[in-house]
Amino acid sequence: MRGCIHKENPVPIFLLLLCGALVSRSVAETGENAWLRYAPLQASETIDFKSLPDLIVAPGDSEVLGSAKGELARGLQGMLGRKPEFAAAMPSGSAIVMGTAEQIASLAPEFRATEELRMKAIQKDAFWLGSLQVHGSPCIVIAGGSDRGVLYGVFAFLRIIAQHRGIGSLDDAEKPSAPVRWVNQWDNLDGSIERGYGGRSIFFDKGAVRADLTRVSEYARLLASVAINGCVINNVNADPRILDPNFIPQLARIAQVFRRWGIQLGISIDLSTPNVIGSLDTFDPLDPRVGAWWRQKFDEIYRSIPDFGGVVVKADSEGRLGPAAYGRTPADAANLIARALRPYGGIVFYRAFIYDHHLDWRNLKSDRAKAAYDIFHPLDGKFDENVIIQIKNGPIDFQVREPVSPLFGGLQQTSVGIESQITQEYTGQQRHTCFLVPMWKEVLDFDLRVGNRFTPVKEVVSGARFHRALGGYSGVANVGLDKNWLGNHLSLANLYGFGRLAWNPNLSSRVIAEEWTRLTFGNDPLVVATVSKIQLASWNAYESYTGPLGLQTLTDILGSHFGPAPESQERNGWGQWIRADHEGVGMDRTVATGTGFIGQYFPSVRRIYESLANIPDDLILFFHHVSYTHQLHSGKTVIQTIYDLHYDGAKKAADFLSQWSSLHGRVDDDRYHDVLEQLNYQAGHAIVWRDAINDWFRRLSGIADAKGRVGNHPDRIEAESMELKGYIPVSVTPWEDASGGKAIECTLTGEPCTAQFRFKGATGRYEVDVQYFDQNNGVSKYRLSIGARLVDEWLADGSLPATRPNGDSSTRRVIHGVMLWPGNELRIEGFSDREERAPLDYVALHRER
Ligand code: GCW
Repeated sequence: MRGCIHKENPVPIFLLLLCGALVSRSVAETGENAWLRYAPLQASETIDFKSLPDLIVAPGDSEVLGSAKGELARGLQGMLGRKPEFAAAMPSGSAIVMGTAEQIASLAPEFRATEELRMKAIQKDAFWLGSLQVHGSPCIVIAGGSDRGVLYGVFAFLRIIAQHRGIGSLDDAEKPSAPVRWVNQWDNLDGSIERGYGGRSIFFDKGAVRADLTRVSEYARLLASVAINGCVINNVNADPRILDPNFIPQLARIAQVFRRWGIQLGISIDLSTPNVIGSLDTFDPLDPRVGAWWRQKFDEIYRSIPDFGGVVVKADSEGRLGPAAYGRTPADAANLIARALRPYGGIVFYRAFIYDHHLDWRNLKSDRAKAAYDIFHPLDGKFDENVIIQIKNGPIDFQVREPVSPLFGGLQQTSVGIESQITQEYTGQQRHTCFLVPMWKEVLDFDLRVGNRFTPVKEVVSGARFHRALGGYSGVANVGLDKNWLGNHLSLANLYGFGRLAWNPNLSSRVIAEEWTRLTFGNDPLVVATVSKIQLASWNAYESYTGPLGLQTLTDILGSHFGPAPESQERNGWGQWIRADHEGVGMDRTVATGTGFIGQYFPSVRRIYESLANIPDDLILFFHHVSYTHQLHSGKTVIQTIYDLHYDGAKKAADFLSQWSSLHGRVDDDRYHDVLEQLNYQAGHAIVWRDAINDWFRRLSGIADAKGRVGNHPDRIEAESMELKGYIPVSVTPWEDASGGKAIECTLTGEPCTAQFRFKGATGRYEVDVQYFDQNNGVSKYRLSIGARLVDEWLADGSLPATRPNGDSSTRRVIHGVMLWPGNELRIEGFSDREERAPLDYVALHRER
């Protein structure tokens, strides 16, 4: 069950009392408008916007300008209750004037002077927001360097109003940091989404483009509001049928919806397509027939979609075919496609995520982290101008923390883009809140020291540092049909933050978190402070209770990538090893004694990573193999830090829940309860993570926790030690995913199994935690009774990625305020359903004050 609130006592009593005194603003909110709600401002907030004119002068007339006008009217009406009117020419009084710089300049001489001053700064997607006197009347100007710039200016202006910031002396000129600001969707043509956690595809269903593209239009609007200008709609593990002649008109329908919002359509392609759906017996990039096939294919696409943006290529990676099949290089393949796109201005995003997943783990020199640089660095300068090498932020795979990929410094004559993961594949899959902007900031601000000069990654990807033609950002978004797009309201801050950083990587994490919170939940200072605080602490918390010190997300890398399963990293070909044994832990990637990966960085960075004296604690185990008793810069040993951080992280997750609870009555009830349920689940699952990882290291290292917590839970009653009827003990795999390595499962059908025990503690009020397993192959029912009194009952009806009891399915039911007397009998009845046999792990009792 995904988060469960006890029916008797869902929130602490004092909060219930407090919220009675607050005025609830309960308008049904589903999250579908995300940060573009345009909720009415409080009466006191509207005063500052009284002088805002009701007339909008908008001389231009294009699809994108149409969206901009509609949006401005929608925003002003929603937030301020205005009903603006539109005109094409200047009136004698005040107005909001919107249009491209040229359109505005032709309206009045005052604008011409301003245009000369201001518009020089304005290029394509840029905008200027200003206030001016025209014929003696105050006017607001929203000027763009292009139609798209006007649209972005409108969204920026509406953001100002929504956040209740003054518009008295507006003067805001902004331009994007990079020309390419795209999202990628990993949608399959059957409507599923690889690593998607927000429902099914908004684009595809049953092998075709959906008939109803309403959600696509809404998504495009959201993307445009943060100045995203391209979207790749299908999985990088591409289905060749996307290029079928009968698919192209379907793609054109999506492009048409995107176009109104200034978004270019892109697709992922499979390089073997000429062979698979074409009639060729080869897909060798150097075979002229293959070149001709691609040229003809893109001619066909551009006839239907004249503004088609380009393609993403995943090749020679994780089983995908590619140029290696013919002994050709990524440059051969990328240029082949680039040349077919070039006449139309299309771009090839060639992914650097290429590695051998059959690596020999016995060889201490093998290192997956080295692959991208080894393959692409020798090809620098060999790629055509319309190729962008799309590089994941780290050298492995979207882990909770990795060092920056050295390839950002290794390509100086080739355009590069950064690929970030908005969908939280390795960071809690939206069942956990994990605000990734602080992580992305660290990456973008990282100084690569190319030529021993200041070289932050953000300047490399913007194209500024090496004066490249192209560059930018690709974020794997994977929104779905769920009302709130990502399955967790708080996770939308990642989509928002990705767009804001692509526009301006110098914005701080705090500014982005606060801005997003104001737009999403309103301007109540307590709400803004509390939500931002949760968001800003969440990445660090997640890292602490999963894989700190550079261990990365110690999840099941062979399965779901969700719950804890540290052993799965080791002894297989995937190369995500942490090389933990009885003595120590960590991958030696030094030049001196290890894999040599550190040698791919420039000398000043190398010096930091190569030596134990300089290596930051939070990456030490990514780069070095050390003993468990190695002392960190913090003064603590590695093993004690692992234990302590897991406890700190789980504690933080629990704090998020109580912090959020303090907002009851201050945000709408719908989203309040959704988030409460999500954070409640997260707090419980953080404990599963904490215990699994700590128990695993405790057994491996043989070193006890100095604070005596690990493996020692006096407040727990293991299910297998209770008095059982119909239930039998089972071993859980991996063992560390269940307390004591064991669970119980019900063997009966049609009648409940019972597990009971007698309470032996002191009389008092208790929190009762029932740890059970919620699989996705059944909906078990549980009932907790004390003597004859039914205290709680619930269904295990969540959608966790598990078909058996393990760290993916382990879930906590928290019941507050239960009065217990010595001798009370606590009884759990489990009703199994299909394959899910009402599994239970333990019950924990905590005294409540
Ligand atoms: O992280 C891995 C994912 C795959 C993904 C791959 C990639 C689309 O587990 O699901 O495939 O990366 O980025 O290509």
